[in-house]
Amino acid sequence: LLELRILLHGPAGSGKSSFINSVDTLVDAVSHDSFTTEYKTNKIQKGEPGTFYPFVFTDIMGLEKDTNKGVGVEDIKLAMKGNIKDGYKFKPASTISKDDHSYNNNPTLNDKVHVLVCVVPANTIHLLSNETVTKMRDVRLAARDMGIPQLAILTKIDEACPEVKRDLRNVYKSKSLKKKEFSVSLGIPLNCMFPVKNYHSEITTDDNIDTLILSALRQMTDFGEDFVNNLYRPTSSLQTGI
Ligand SMILES: Nc1nc2c(ncn2[C@@H]2O[C@H](COP(=O)(O)OP(=O)(O)OP(=O)(O)O)[C@@H](O)[C@H]2O)c(=O)[nH]1
Ligand SMILES: [Mg+2]
Repeated sequence: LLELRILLHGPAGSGKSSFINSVDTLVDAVSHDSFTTEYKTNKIQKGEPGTFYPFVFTDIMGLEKDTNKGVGVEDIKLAMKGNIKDGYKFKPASTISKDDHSYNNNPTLNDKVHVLVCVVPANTIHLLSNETVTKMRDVRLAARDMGIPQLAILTKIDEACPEVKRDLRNVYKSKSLKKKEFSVSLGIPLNCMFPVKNYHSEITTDDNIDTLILSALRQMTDFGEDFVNNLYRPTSSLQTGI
């Protein structure tokens, strides 16, 4: 296995790409990419050029309310199984075809997703349509059936609560960030939900932003390691695959 693959999914505009950029910002400079349309693997560069962290983020198109808009749930399932190659341009009205040159017929463990992250905006979570929530649920259940560990990040906490906007350290006291309610509607346990503020307009890095991002990231890599280690347990038939 070369690296852990972390797939981010969630409603359009929820902050998936920004989270990836934020992790990059902790280490490097800014890049901007809004409204994702392609399947893209993002490596995070370490200090020296050509050296990377042992995890990658897969960024995909957002989910939308309408059936023929945004990424399709079937495409996300195929992405989790490693069937989609980098650069695939999502077609909201149809699932990737097996004949597509971006269809990976023989995914390796490296192509498969090891951690699924559901990205939801804390400020507008109550406005999500039933249709979008249903799509998120389908993805969650598919990941569960595949044994892929999951967590959620709650983005835009600054926009959800003025006290948090003033001082990010108020995040755990905030009454408007009712994590418990979110947990129920997303079907993700409370201890697997991480509030974050992404870097978006900041010019310099900020320790409080970094702390939240790093604790979410730590959970992602821990979950990913557990998942991969379990595949290689002596009792597993996959043990010779490494
Ligand atoms: N205030 C605030 N704005 C944010 C935060 N995260 C993202 N944004 C803004 O929200 C908008 C959408 O963010 P993206 O990262 O493009 O969202 P996405 O989930 O990748 O969207 P799609 O690719 O279209 O599905 C951008 O204008 C970001 O600057 C946050 O934590 N706080
Ligand atoms: Mg995006």
